[in-house]
Amino acid sequence: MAIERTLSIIKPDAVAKNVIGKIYSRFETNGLKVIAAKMAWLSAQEAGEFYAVHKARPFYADLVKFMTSGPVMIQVLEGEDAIAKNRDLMGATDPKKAAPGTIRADFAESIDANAVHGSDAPETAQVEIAFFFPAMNVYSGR
Ligand code: IDP
Repeated sequence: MAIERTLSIIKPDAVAKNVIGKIYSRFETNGLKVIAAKMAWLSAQEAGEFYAVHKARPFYADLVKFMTSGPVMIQVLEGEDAIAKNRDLMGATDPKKAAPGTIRADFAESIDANAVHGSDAPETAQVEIAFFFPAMNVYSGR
């Protein structure tokens, strides 16, 4: 296993629920370190660009609308196997299918309002991190 970085977003539903700290606690107790962070209210252009890979999907317009419905908390996580570990902590996309004890099982409402985003591969992690953070604002925990 290697030390990796991944891009995490706490989505508008979870920010509105006031559970940023609870979600950060799960990252930290599972060996993921926050090495960059910012709160932002995304524009439709930013959210649309970030999720451009889903442009052709039927849920794209709703996804962009939801991601711009309130502020989000965006962070870079670093740690052993960070990409897969964060995906494990998040749980399945649909909270009804997410394993008990995962972030989505505990905090998400629906497949649209599903609390968190996490990069799904090293290539996407790199692109997503660069999308939100200039290298000078990422502080490696190593
Ligand atoms: P992921 O967030 O678990 O990686 P993706 O398939 O990459 O899931 O989809 C990105 C986001 O798009 C999901 O987190 C969810 O908010 C939304 N989404 C995915 N599939 C659906 C769907 O079938 N209906 C509505 N929204 C969806």
